[in-house]
Amino acid sequence: MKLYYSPGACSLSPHIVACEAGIDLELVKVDLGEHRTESGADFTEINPKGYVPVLQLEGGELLTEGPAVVQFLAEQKPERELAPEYGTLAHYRLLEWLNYISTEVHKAFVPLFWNGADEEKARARKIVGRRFDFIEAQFGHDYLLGDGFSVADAYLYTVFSWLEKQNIPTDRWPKLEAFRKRMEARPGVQRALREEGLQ
Ligand SMILES: N[C@@H](CCC(=O)N[C@@H](CS)C(=O)NCC(=O)O)C(=O)O
Repeated sequence: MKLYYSPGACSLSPHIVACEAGIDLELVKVDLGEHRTESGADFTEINPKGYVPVLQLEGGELLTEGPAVVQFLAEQKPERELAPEYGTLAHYRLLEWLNYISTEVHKAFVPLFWNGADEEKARARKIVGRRFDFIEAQFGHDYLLGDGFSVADAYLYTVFSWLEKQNIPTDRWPKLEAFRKRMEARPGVQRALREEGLQ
């Protein structure tokens, strides 16, 4: 399988999941400013949505949307237990977190990524802060769903790492800072970071 990614972007989440699952991916770097792959191909012809992540399956089909991609990858290696079993309450907790991270945290960062007005950016920083306050308050174990790693942790780790890039101090969230260190001690996370040139 092939993963279209941009270093440190939300595509890092499925990349981490693949490494944790022991799935070897062919990686294709995308320049998101130019919407071109490293070989110069027009990325919008590959994904008309124009964004990463895109997972290309062995048969050539394309799967997009991070939360769907991470669950698909987890299901390729059920023995790794990267996602709770379908139909259990834990499964719906996973969906609850993936949806929260996607729609409330990830998207709250968007004004910070583009050249928006200062006022808009200040508002985004406040909203992002409140979203992480909620996660910090809920965080009672080593990982989001409990004591074991799940695909939601890969996504949380990715969006948490964006704070530093935006010069937003993270000491307000000590449990999440400890979580980041716990994640960075995992060989799967280290491999993904190395492969994206982030280490
Ligand atoms: N809904 C999509 C959002 C993906 C997304 O926002 N990707 C960003 C990187 S984190 C991107 O590629 N942006 C480039 C663009 O929109 O042109 C998902 O969850 O996968």
